[in-house]
Amino acid sequence: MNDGDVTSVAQDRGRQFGPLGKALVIIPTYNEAENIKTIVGRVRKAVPEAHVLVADDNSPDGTGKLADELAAEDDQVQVLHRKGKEGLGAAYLAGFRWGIDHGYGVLIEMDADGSHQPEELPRLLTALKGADLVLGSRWVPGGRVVNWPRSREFISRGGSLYSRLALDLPLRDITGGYRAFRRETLEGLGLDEVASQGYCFQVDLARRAVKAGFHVVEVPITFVEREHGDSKMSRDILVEALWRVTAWGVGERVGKIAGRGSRQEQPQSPAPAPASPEQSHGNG
Ligand SMILES: Nc1nc2c(ncn2[C@@H]2O[C@H](COP(=O)(O)OP(=O)(O)O)[C@@H](O)[C@H]2O)c(=O)[nH]1
Ligand SMILES: [Mg+2]
Repeated sequence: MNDGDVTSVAQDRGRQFGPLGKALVIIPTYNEAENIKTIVGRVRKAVPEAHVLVADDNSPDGTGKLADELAAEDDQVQVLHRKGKEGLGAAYLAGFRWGIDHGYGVLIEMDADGSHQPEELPRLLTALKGADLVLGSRWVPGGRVVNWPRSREFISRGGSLYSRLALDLPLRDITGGYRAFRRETLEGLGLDEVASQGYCFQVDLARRAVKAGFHVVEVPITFVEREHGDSKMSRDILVEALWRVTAWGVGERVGKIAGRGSRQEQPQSPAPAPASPEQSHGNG
């Protein structure tokens, strides 16, 4: 592991990044009884200093109870019990708030099903030393997927490409869910206004980070399709992503055109200072 593993880093010359604080790995779960013990064990082994928060939506298969057992025997594991299935986005928002309230400096998103390999987390954290947000990326050189049906790969690649073009984002993997945020980045994203529930939650956060001027870096990962349990991907989740991304893209274009029109009449007030001085970059 070294910084040379990081792809698509636009060198942020002159920008100083503060030290990384304590890390919290947030694992959202819905019916992951077959996976939860393995994934938590792998995280604890791969990054022993990190803490784990399982955000369970009252899984009918008892995932929350298994997570409680893990927490009972390990001070670095906590469980956030939520009342019912509200989607990935809501679970992450609750987990982020919990982590920020408890003083964590780095908040990490990771699936429970083994698709995001904890053993790759040290590389993401190394990259975060020089970034505001690190995306684990399947679609940069060195990134790959294992055991994914062609149909899922097509949807994922298509989703990222569509988001990239519609939202003008210089990123390759915009829908992925293996990410490391600095706390200050999350605090600058306007999380209170995030309404996205399913996988477009990931697009929403990436979009907000780029627009806010944060330095976003993509690091190649190997995504391994789950062996146990079922995917929660559904048609509703895809439809939500499609309409929201399209609406954001149209909104931005209309905003730009309106901005151009009004500039001719009166000088624009200066844009609010970005949370970081450099424009964000991906693998553009
Ligand atoms: N808490 C919570 N977790 C969810 C929900 N939907 C999905 N997840 C979790 O999000 C992660 C990714 O979901 P998964 O079904 O593997 O999606 P896929 O990889 O796109 O097929 C897994 O850890 C799921 O258990 C939800 O509504 N609530
Ligand atoms: Mg999965």
